[in-house]
This record gives sequence, structure tokens and C-alpha cells, in this order.
Amino acid sequence: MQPHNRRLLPVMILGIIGAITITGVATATLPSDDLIISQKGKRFGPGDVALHVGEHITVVNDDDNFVHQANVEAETFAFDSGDIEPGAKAVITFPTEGDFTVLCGIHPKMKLAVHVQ
Ligand SMILES: [Cu+2]
Repeated sequence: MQPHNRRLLPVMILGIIGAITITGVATATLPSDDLIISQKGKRFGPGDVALHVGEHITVVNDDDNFVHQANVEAETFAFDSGDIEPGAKAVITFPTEGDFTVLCGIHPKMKLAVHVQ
């Protein structure tokens, strides 16, 4: 490999990562069985789900009086729904395998375990 090609390598890697990211967003719009997660009673229901890479969950705030959130903070990706008002929902796509915890930033006891393989 010639010296000027080596300098291109980081750029190429960034390009590949960018392409993967764009693909991840695109798959979120593909129709698939919707896995609905309730937030009623200030708890995620069910509290434990298993997915394949690229699949998503739909978190629905079906509580009448509470604003919730659905946040993921992991090494491989992060998601922040912001406030989910009663009746609103957030869709979270999981682009990598691993075990993740979805949290509500408002109610620390709300936890959803997501196993992605
Ligand atoms: Cu909450």
C-alpha cells in the first residue's frame, strides 16, 4: 500500500461507519411485527424482551398522568426519547447485539432489559 493510501484509511473507515449508521436508520422504517412495551403504572411491561439485531421495540406511554422517557446508554449505541407524554410513543431500534437496559430518566426504578442477538 502506498503512503497516500494509508492516509485515506481513516476516512474510509468513517465512511463505512456512516453507511452502517444510515442502514440502521433505514431498517427502522421496514415493516415488522411491532413489539409494544407498556409504561403503565410506572413500569415497563414486559420488563424483559429478546430481539434480533436490527429489530425495534415501540415504547408506549399508556399512563394517564405521568410523563415517561425511554433511554439507552450503552457502549455500542445510545438512544434518548426525550419526554414521552401520555398517549405518545417512542421507537427504539437495536443495531448491535448485546444486553441493554432501557431506563426512564424520570422514574429511576423503571427498567427494561433487552437482549439482542
Ligand atoms: Cu417514567
